[in-house]
Amino acid sequence: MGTKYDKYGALHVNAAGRLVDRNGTAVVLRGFSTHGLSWYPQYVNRDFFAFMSEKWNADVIRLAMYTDEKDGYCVGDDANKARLLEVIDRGVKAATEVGLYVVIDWHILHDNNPLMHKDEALAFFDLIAKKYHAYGNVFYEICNEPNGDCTWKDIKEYAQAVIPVIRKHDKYAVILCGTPHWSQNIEDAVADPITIDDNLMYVFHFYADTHRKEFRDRFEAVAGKGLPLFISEFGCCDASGNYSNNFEESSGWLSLADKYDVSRIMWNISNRDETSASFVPGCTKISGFEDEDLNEGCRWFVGILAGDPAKRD
Ligand code: IDC
Repeated sequence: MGTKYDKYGALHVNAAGRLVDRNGTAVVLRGFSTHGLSWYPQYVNRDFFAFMSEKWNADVIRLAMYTDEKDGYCVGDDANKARLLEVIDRGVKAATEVGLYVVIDWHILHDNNPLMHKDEALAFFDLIAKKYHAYGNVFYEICNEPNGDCTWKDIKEYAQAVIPVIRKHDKYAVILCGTPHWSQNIEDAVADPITIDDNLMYVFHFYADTHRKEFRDRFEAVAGKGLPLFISEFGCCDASGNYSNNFEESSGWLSLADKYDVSRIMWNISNRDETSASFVPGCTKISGFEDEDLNEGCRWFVGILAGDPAKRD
């Protein structure tokens, strides 16, 4: 059976805010995000990506590249930058070979405002859009989670600088843009959308035990207005990526995402000792995972993908 990429090819955003293929069919992507590429590069390998596609029915892998945390792209030396670019290259090529969509994520976090490293971002997206413009399965996520005092005005200014740099090389890829307050204040984007590009989606993140019905109501109000939304990160646990999972709230979220055909990507592929990690801490495998290697959140999502008839629609 072919993958979603085999079936749908390059995707774009339609006038109703849905992610669609060339015939206008809505396509929902489901998959996983790596942890920081500097810290867990071993999971970026072709075997695992094939496994993820074939055994877990994932459609998409997100390559999370921290910018300002330890060994981030903007704080390490040139050798560190080169290593990160190599991991991304390995990831994009492996994803392409096995038919996964791939999100290249400029993972701001500690650097709360994307304007802080705007020049590095411009140089980075210039480089990678030039490299990957012909791939068709690549998404560019230009700022993971603006937070703190960063406003939508700041993000919009940043996006309006980065988008033309990407478009210079890549006319067709979907661009994902983070929103204020850890990619939750999507209302700000409704009020003042980015108009220089229409192949763009706004990012929303949830961590189900923290963000409950009140956030779902907000999400639904915005989705109902047709704002293109993409959940490039979610967890079943709390917003720290730790503590208990809440599968009831998580199910509520996935049903809502289903209702509006919103793609969703689970955080995170690693064996770090935290609830949101996919693998138990003692697991040193880098592919071929068995049930007992998985933490309960990952096992839950893999179970949903296995049982979901839409997964290979
Ligand atoms: C967390 C990681 C954790 C790491 C921390 C800081 O799970 O191991 O120590 O970042 O680098 C996000 C962020 C994501 C966070 C995650 C959980 O996008 O980078 O990862 N989270 O806190 N937003 C909400 C939750």
